[in-house]
Amino acid sequence: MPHLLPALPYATDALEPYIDALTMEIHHGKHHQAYIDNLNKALADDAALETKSLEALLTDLGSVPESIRTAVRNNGGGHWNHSFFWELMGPNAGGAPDGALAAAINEAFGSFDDFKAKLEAAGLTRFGSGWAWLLVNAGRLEIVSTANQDNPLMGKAVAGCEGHPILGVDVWEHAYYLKYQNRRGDYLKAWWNVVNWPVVSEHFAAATR
Ligand code: MN3
Repeated sequence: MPHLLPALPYATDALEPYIDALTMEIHHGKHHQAYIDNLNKALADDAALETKSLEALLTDLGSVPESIRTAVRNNGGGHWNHSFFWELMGPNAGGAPDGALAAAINEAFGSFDDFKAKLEAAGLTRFGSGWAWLLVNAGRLEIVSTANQDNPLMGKAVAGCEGHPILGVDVWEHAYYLKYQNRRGDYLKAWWNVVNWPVVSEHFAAATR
């Protein structure tokens, strides 16, 4: 099997009280695992595609046979998005970014608080399921949202946006419903307490290098 579930970089209860342990167990162990199982199933009959990296698949979905393209888009997207998401969070995290990322956020959005309000709004106004992203596109920071498991790697024609994501937040109900029920806005506000800014800064540096 080419694609495997990455281990969480912390315990399932490490993000308490902002994200509860049961949500993390189900989200990582069941939802993320299911995306991987279904991706592997979709690729099982194509040896060439099986050896392609996940990024290579998602950035060139047009080269994936039409019969499995939707399955690769949804499940490959789900695998990439969740692998990225776990690493963006951590215990004893939160606060604010510093250095070049902080300066770029202030330049693009006015202030860190304005940036947070804009990202929360992108997550809140995403109808149904999806993600809100901070990305670098042509050297500039942008906030976008995508439906389902689409992401900016898939490009404008597929996902409606393009660029290198440096932060993303899952706004599917499975990410917050056990603790926050219908209160997506409360989940988004709490989520800032678990953001691992040094990791976001590394993504920013890689995307602007
Ligand atoms: Mn999810």
